[in-house]
Amino acid sequence: MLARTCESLASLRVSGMAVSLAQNVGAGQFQSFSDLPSFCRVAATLRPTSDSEIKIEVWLPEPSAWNGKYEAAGNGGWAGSLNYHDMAAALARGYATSSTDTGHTGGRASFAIGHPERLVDFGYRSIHEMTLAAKETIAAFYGHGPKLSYFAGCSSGGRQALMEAQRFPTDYDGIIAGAPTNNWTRLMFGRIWVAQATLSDPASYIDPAQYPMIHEAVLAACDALDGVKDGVLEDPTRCHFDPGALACKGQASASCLTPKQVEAARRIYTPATNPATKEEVFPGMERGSELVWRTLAGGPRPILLADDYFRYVVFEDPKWDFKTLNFAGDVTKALQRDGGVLSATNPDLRPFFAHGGKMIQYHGWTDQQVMPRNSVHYYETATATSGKETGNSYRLYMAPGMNHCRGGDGPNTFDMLSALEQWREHGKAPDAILASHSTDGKVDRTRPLCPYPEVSHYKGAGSTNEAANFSCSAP
Ligand SMILES: [Ca+2]
Repeated sequence: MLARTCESLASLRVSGMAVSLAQNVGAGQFQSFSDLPSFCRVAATLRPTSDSEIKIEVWLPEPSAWNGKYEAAGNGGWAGSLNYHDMAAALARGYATSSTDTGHTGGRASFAIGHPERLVDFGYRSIHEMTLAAKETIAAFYGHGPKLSYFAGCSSGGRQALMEAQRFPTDYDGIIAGAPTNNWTRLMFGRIWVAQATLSDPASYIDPAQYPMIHEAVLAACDALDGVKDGVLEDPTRCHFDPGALACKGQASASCLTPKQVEAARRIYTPATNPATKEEVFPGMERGSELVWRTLAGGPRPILLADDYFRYVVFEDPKWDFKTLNFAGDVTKALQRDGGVLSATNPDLRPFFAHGGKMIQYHGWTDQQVMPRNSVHYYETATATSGKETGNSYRLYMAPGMNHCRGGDGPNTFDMLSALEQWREHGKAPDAILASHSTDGKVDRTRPLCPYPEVSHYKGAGSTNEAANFSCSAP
């Protein structure tokens, strides 16, 4: 195939793809991304169904700057816009890259009412169709397609990542799945469970000003369990702190918890549970996450992502009241409504492994949006189902003290793409991955992130802020 100019891609005709823009962008000329090199920008619309309206962009480095590979960027929340931020990062590393709005505009779920095909586009079809179109665009521009294709995303992007591995195992050669919302429907129940704990009854409300008090009590009880008093729980599953320890003795005040607040805090840590069968619907939040409880427990309403899901997708009633959600029949109804369109929980990754695919998943232990134990559950079921090849193809990194996708008191900055490149391109499987924590732009702690189920252990000498003084081993 002959390479083509950027502008000539305007006439590119590949299945279902209508190009609306193909133009060279000069170095530093795209929006506020002043560090970007020059590239060819292609925008297009894909219509795999008559109701579909999937916007995509494909960014192509200058031929001399291209590393020969493709990296797609995932979305957050309900998507509805392109992820220029992650596209820019991919382009800066020499990748051809793409992103999609997943088939609707704006970050609300109201698009889904009366548009079942658009829900499918959001659920899984848009990423797959974007991937096919991007590969064709790359081939047209350079004269040959990418030698390797990667996908990276966090949150909804993590769900998209696992969805691709499960449904379209040959789309990508390497996948990075961060804090995935892959167990979508059950996660939404978990989020409403927390909202009901503190928001159903004003007397149960925990003032965000009280979060630090609860957090300090958790640290006093559990910080040293991992051998290092550093304000971070290496493995929060070992911590069994009971909020009853903070119960007011006598007069209620902001520095203690009333009986109803104690119950609310206990419920936040407890898995969402079917009251009839006692079956777990979704894991609870972890001890150590208290400083960021506001997202799910701070009110006045539940997190919009979950509120929208039940209003516009499950019950199709914009006036739906989160206090009415039950954790028995409504779970069955919602899972049927989902039908695997939104949830990506198939544990059989053998087709992806057989394709040569490598996958790195990560999740912060103080995630305030997606309960982190869900990642552990998926990893364990996938390992049990996919057999011994799993260890050669799929690794999970739990990040102590990291919030949702980023931030937190633990080391939360790391380079998973380099680890994936080493693994897929050089056969060097990742072991410990270096992570750092910064305050005001200055690195003040480094630590290894360990492949689950290993955790990092202090060797007993030297600074506890230096990764070199820790090693990964069995818990
Ligand atoms: Ca600790």
